[in-house]
Amino acid sequence: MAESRVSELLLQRLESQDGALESLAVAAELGLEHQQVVGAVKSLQSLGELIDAEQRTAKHWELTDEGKEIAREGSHEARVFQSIPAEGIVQSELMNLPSGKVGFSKAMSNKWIRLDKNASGGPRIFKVVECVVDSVKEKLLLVLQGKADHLDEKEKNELKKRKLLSEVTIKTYWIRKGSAFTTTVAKPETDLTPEMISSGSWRGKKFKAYNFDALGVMPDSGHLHPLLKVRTQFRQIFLEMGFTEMPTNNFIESSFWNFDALFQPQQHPARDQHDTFFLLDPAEATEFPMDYLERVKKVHSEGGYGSQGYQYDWSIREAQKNLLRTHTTAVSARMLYQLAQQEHFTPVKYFSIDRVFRNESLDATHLAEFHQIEGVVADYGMTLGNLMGVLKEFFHKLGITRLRFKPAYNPYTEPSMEVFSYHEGLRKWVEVGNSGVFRPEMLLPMGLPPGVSVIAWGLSLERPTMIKYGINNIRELVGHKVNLQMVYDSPICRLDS
Ligand code: FB9
Repeated sequence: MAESRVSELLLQRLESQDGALESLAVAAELGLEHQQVVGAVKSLQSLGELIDAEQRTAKHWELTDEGKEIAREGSHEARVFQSIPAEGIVQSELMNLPSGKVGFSKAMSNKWIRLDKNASGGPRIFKVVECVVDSVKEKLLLVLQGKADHLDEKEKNELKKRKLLSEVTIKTYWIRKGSAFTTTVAKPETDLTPEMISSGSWRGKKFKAYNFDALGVMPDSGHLHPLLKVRTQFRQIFLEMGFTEMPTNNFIESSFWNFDALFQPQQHPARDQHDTFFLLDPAEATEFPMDYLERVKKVHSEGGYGSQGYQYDWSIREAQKNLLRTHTTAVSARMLYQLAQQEHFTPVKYFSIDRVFRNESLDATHLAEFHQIEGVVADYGMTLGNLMGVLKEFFHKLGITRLRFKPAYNPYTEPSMEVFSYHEGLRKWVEVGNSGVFRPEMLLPMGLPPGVSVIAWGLSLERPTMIKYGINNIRELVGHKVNLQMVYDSPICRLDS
């Protein structure tokens, strides 16, 4: 029932009342829930002095869920009595009925039924009387009608002991006519319209009091995925360190830029289909800087620049194979090649944060793709010391202060280092990235001046994001099973704290 209708009924009931009306009693009288009456009281109070309502606490008898069920269906003992046919019923059969066990003992103590233990076919139950009065149901119905005062204390406590009735303390209202009492409630206007102003009709209207405490409607908006929030933080760190973002908007790459340009031999296991996603269409790339390609071919097959190379028959067909890039280092290679085409070399600091794809076995923390973060610094005389220094500065901005470096191997960097940080929570050293100095066999065929060295490092975006947002399974972070509410609820990301 609409609140405005409840308000009208309440006012009409109040009109014929001398003295106060108790909200609980009027709710029972009108067949309403007490909360409906309370809502109408509050609504009428907001309209001015129509009513006086004084709040009090009152003890109130309410039916438990089982009590409501019995008021509806009858007591267990009454249901057992109704289920016994004139010829009686085998005791075990009766006890299997839904109300059997509880109803049997009450019906016996009411002397409604008897048990014949010597009956043929086993103990049998018979009615003792023709009909019974279900007093439990009748008392519960009285309480439902707000007439609990018709029951004496003993009866109420009996029903309470059977957990059919409970005594609760609730806030009620004692309602009287107010100084501006009326039974006609003009629904207050909520909007002052241009018509009201021009016609002057606003003069005769009552306006709902303005609620300055009302909260505004939360505007619907988009929500950034945690990965993108963390990406923004990493981007900010690189930018404040003077790095420029590389254009990474090509997921498809040729094997040439993804592997050969990095001096990664064509028979390297990472170039196998088990580790890399190759494309069927377009299967091959056709445009390369051919003079550069020839230098790459030579350094792989014969060596050069002081290197003996890999001494194998390098194949352009292999280099033409298109693939989903396995690292953003392919983009770094393109950028460094472009840098080498300048007339005069200028030092650069580049970074990239984007998706890479690897045909690897999946587990709780690894999917076939992830976001790689990569930093590159090219200048004359870059050393491992510079690399350690830039890594300490970079990770310090992530809040990581204890770093350790472990010698490692990459096909395109020498020396290479795995980067470890001490995880206070796990109380152990965890790998936080990989790094190294790009090999001369990669840089010199590009045309970079001798003496220019390039240091670089990489890590994933997913690992720090999962740690930051306390996510253990990568499938809760990315993929079709992601709970979008997690995206809405994920807080702002501050990596340094
Ligand atoms: O991200 C990784 N770990 C990590 C990073 C940050 C972090 O943040 C903490 C909250 C502050 C926590 C952990 N790793 C690299 C290490 C491991 O997670 C590793 O198991 C997974 N690695 C990925 C590759 O796995 C197939 C992470 C990914 C990775 C590894 C190497 C590179 C990039 C990404 C690289 C490189 C590179 C090397 C030399 C020159 C240029 C690029």
